[in-house]
Amino acid sequence: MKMQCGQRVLDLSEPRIMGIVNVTPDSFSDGGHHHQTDAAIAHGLKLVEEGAAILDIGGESTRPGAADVRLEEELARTIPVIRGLRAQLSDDILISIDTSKAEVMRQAVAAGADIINDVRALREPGAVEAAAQTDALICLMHMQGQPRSMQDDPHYQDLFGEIGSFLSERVAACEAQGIARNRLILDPGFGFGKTLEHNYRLLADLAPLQALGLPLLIGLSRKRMIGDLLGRAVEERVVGSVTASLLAAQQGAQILRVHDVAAMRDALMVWQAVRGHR
Ligand code: YH5
Repeated sequence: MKMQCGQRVLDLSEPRIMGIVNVTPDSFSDGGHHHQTDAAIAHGLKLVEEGAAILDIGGESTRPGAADVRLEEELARTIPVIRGLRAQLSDDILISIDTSKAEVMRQAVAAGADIINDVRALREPGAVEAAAQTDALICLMHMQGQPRSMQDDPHYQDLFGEIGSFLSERVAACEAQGIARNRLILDPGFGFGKTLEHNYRLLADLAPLQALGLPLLIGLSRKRMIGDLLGRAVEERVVGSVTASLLAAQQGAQILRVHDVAAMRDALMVWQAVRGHR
């Protein structure tokens, strides 16, 4: 229920909101790194005000079809934001780095990150070793294929079985490098090499993933599984996203990765009030 990471603790006795802070040109585009850094820090602080317990800082776009980002560029985007946020945040707010690169993991943790959130589940060269040398928590996510091509006709013989065995194999790879199980968080990877049908089958039943015995992180916010279902553009997906995340929370998902923190918090509070009367 409580996860220890260095001097900080993540209490998962209630669902926690992870607020998304993108530091990519498509999010804060006008004029240079300085402006981008300041805008990202300000956005992160706003999300904490709104109820985020964790901020997820990402400098690489992993949207379907996105191009790779070079190491130097990813470091320049993320590290100053982590340093700036850590200087201003209290110890009960955690910082997560959304990266697959070993060097970004190392520098992010040195700058104050508490969680390594890797959509490639530490499969890039040196990533498991880099993560093992920190005391950060680690989120291992399932993805079929690579971001560039993962949405070209994804197929599964056994959706739950394949995701479960992938995640179990990655847990074993972590343990083999000396990473304790109690540092690990799992994520089925909504939208990462999955059709609309796959995504909704997963959301309908998180129990097989809970059975792996580790906390679950769920990222549904503004994704195509919401947009395609509703026929809505990215900025019109708040209600659909919050509803989907709440359904995950109700099934026991501990961390909800969202863009719209204030709306998510309202939904969680209504659910918690109802739950308190049962
Ligand atoms: C995730 O699920 N997702 S980045 C496309 C969109 C909207 C949102 C408009 N990092 C996850 O959020 N980390 C990302 O269409 C993640 N779990 C974890 N652990 C993709 C994203 C997005 C993509």
